[in-house]
Amino acid sequence: MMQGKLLLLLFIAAAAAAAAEEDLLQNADFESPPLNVTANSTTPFVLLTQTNTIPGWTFNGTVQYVTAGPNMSLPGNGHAIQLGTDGKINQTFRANGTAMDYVLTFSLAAGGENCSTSTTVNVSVPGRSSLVALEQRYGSEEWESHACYLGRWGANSGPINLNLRSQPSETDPNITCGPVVDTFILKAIGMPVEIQDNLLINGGFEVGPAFVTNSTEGILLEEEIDFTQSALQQWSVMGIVKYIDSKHFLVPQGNAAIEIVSGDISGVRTTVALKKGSTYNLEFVMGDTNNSCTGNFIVGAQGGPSAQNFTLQSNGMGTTQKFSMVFKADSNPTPISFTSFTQGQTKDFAFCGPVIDDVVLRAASCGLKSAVKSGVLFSCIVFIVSALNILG
Ligand SMILES: [Ca+2]
Repeated sequence: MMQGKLLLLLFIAAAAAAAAEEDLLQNADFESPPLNVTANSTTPFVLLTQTNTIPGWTFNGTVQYVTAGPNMSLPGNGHAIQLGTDGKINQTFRANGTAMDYVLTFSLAAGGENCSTSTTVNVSVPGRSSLVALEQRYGSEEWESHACYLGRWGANSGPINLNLRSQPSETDPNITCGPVVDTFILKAIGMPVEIQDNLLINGGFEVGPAFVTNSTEGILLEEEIDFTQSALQQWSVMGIVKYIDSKHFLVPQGNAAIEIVSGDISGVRTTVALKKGSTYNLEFVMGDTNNSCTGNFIVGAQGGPSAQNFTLQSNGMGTTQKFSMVFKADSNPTPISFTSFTQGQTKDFAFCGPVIDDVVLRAASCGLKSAVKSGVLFSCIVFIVSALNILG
């Protein structure tokens, strides 16, 4: 009991040390209005000219100041910036202290109902740029939260220029078209921390982008094949994955988990240094977010050379189930992944999928005492029986 409490305390301390939300960006929600524009304007879109400056930001091209109203929904019903086809905004910030990974969360909405352009933003910093697209399929709000990895910087890195511009897929003469951006949150994330009793780093998905306080719909993460440059620490993203918080969703463990929302072979993947020829037990929890998502979920779990499908019939009422598999490592590093092949739908017709959380990887020890202690006895028996079946 004492050991459990100590582990929990160590975990909380490690999680706190690993991440910090810093106020490095000025006027990150555009609530300080541009010079010569009144914040309580009843005009939803005000085209900014050379007579206007946005506190904290510089801008070029067609940029409008947006005020929420009956036809424009924004986080907190406040103000935002719309990037026209040639519009861009930028802000320079400086990192503090030791080198950390910086992850940006922001809100994205469509500029108007009759726009033919797709709503895509190009987010760039020196050496890296990401395209972030409005999906409008994975929630019922008009605006969405998105996150992307920016880079690794410390106090000695010098100023960093964050640039956002509209990425039109076709030219639209309507200047009220183009992405609307709001509520930027920059989160600094420290070095990956190993939690005792789990060979995987961030197996509980607790280290990821900052949540927008008044967002009820989680954060969408785009494809990122390099797990060292992912918004979700240590996990690469295939397809589209939603990062969900325990405040608004049923999360099996801790404060956060992932929901694999796009069914077209999407999920998460990591690698871990394991001993070739040794046997390991991979445990995880699969469930639904308790938001009326119904579907027949099939998740493929991969541990090294072994792959196994796990199914969960979701009625959208918050089912969670623990699964495990045993595998023998045949390479170092060894891949670990979770891939969803199906999609569900909520009562609001939003696409949704299985929740994955609490992924734990341990060396499978078949000694009775340690097996009971670490909870792998059942897996060992399953492994021995499977091995006997193969041999037989
Ligand atoms: Ca978790």
